[in-house]
Amino acid sequence: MTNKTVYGFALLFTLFVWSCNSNTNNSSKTNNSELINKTDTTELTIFTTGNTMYDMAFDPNVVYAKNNTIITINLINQGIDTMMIHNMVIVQKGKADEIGVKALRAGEEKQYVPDHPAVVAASELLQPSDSLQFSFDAPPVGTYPFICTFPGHYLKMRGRLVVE
Ligand SMILES: [Cu+2]
Repeated sequence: MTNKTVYGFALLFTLFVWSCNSNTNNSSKTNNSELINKTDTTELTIFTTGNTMYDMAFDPNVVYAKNNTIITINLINQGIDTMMIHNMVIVQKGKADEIGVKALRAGEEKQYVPDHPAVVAASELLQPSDSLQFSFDAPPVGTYPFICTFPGHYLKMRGRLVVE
């Protein structure tokens, strides 16, 4: 091999390595941007208000979240009556009543959250005058009903999460 050929090979090899590297860089850039999107959060604060079976409610009862984010909900229970134990269960469209009924059968040991594919996300039970925070991946763009599944509450305590 002449020096020129060796130089030629070296150059080709360098170009080859460079092009491989640039491919790797491109793919890692894609991964990074996906990672960045997933760490974007939508933070929401929702109060549970009222002290009787007649006036208990979510406030606000319509909330908006950004697609492709992690939704963090601060749930603050303003109720002080001992029956004002609440949770927040987000479900697929049209499934609020079905999950509300199935929650009773799930019972207290399941925190009144049934194992069901229509459950998008659920908080733990929240005692009167207490607060909690829970997070979940935003579901695809759409409208998702949410309810409190503590016995006797789901017909009154309802709202909508709009992912846009
Ligand atoms: Cu409730």
